[in-house]
Amino acid sequence: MPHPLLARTATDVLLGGWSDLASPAAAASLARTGLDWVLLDMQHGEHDDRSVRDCLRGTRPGDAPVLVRPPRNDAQDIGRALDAGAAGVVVPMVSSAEQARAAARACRYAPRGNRSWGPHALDAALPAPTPEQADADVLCAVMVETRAGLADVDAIAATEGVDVVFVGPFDLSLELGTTVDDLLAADGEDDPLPTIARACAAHGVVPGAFAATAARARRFRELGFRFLAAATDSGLLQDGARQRVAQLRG
Ligand code: 3PY
Ligand code: MG
Repeated sequence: MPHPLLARTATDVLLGGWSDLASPAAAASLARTGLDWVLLDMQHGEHDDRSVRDCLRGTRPGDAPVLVRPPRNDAQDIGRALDAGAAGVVVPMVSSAEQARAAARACRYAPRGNRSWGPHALDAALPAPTPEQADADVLCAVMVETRAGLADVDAIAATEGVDVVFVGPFDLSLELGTTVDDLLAADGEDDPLPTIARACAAHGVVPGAFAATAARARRFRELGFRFLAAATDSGLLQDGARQRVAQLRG
C-alpha cells in the first residue's frame, strides 16, 4: 500500500520545500504555497530539536505535511522527530539494506519496528494516534548518496518499510568524483540516476531527489524522479534578493 502522501506520485511529481533556516515563519510560508511537502533539515540546515518542535507547532490543518531530515541514521533522532509530530523522515547516508532496515524500523512500533512510545510533544488537545495508525501514516525516505548505497540500491529499494529512495546529488557526485550537473546529464542505462530510478520501479518505491533549482528539478523529473525538493528557503531568499537588486540597479 503506498503511503497516503505518495498516492499522487502515480500521476504527479510531488514538490517539496526545504527549510534550512530554522524559522517557523519561513517553514509555515513554504507549507502554504502549494508545495506538497516541507522538510526541516537537521543534518545541514540550522534546525535543532527546539526549532523542529516550534515549526511543527506552527503548522495548521491544510498545510503541507512536514518531514524532518535527522542529523544521522539513528533510531533516537528519528523517534524524536516523529514524536514531535513530523509526518516522516528523510534519513541521510543510507549505504546498505541493513542501514535502510534500521531506518525503516526506527519509524515503526513493535512488531514492525523498534520505535519507542512517547508522542508527548504532539498537541495535548488531540488524542495520540494508535501505534497502528502512526505506523500506517509515517513516511520513511532513505537517502542514497554514497558509492556503497548506489551499489546496494536494489536491496535498499526492496527493504520493507522504505517508501522513498531519495538521492543526495551533492554527496553522490562527490563520492563518484563527478559534478552534480554531470551526474544529472548521465542517462545511460548503467549510469547512477537511471539505475536508482529502475531499482525503485522494480520494487514499487518512489524515487526522489534533492534538486533545489528549477532546472535540476526538471532534469530529475525527466529521469523519472517523482518526489523532489524543488527549493530551499535560504536559496529562495537569496534568489529573490538578488533579483530585486538587479531589477532596481539595472
Ligand atoms: C546531497 O545532495 O548530498 C544532500 O544531502 C542534499 O542536501
Ligand atoms: Mg547529502
